[in-house]
Amino acid sequence: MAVRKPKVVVTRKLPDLVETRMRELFDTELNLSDEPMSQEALAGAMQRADVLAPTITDRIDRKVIDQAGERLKLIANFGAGVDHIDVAAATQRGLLVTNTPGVLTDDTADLTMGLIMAVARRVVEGAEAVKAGAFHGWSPTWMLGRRISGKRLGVVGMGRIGQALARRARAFGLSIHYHNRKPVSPRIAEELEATYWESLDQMLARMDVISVNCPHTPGTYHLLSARRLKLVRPHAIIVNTARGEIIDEAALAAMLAAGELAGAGLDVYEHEPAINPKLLKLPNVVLLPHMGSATMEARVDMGEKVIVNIRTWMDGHNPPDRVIPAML
Ligand code: 8YV
Repeated sequence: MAVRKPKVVVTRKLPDLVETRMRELFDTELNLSDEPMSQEALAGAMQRADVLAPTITDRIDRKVIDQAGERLKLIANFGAGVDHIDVAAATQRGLLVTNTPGVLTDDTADLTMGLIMAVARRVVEGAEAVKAGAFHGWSPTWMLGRRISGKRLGVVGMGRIGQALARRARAFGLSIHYHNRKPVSPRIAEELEATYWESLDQMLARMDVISVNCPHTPGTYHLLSARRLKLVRPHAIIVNTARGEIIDEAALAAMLAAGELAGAGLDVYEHEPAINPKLLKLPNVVLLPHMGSATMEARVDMGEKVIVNIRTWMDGHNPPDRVIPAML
């Protein structure tokens, strides 16, 4: 049931603009230190709040959901992915879960394209060499990467971000292939001149660049397993801006170290923020700190979505970005 000025607990520091608006609209408790909450602190927040506004750094499992107070009604996630929330357990307890899709699509697709370029053209390696004083003048055989144009990109998961990446990649001269639960609409397939692969195995074995763009669900955990990674051709590169759990990180690191894959660009990790130490040592790997949607514009838009979801719920309506467990 909607309340007049609900108690909203925000678990991390958000942009000032978002926090100020939330203070104006709700009885909002902010986290000014930005320190991630322990499970105990999270359980406490869920006891005193009507609405919890968490982020990916909160593990909202069945245990904390079971300890939630009677007044908690809405989990308005600041982020698109909800794999850190047990949505089924929340729903069983009568809690609504919302997320912030759409507003981080372009930024995440931009960064994915950036990672493809960075790995293929050794951008980070080159920049580090300059800063280390290792640039002694042009050489015809130094820092040779691989051309992007004319290559095949295999997109694993052709949702909003996958499609936005495909549009960018087309402009760079890549041809688009994809694996998805179902094909995209004929209009989008035509626009992108995209080739659909029902079999992920078949697609992986044929691509030059592979990008992971699907959500992490029980069904996509280790989708790129050790067995599947072995199907990828040794000259190929893999990028992941979705979730680390989708790739078997240990198997990927071992293959990269053994030269069985040309390179990788990773923004997310299986045991985030921990990173497989093998990856840290490899020159053919570009590692970023989960910054796919890290633009001021995206963060403000994400905050706006959180606010709209809370307001709509307060008004007794179905929030626009409600996450339905069956859809996961
Ligand atoms: C967000 C993300 O910044 O939205 C997502 O799913 O992966 C990130 O880009 C993060 O989730 C914030 O909670």
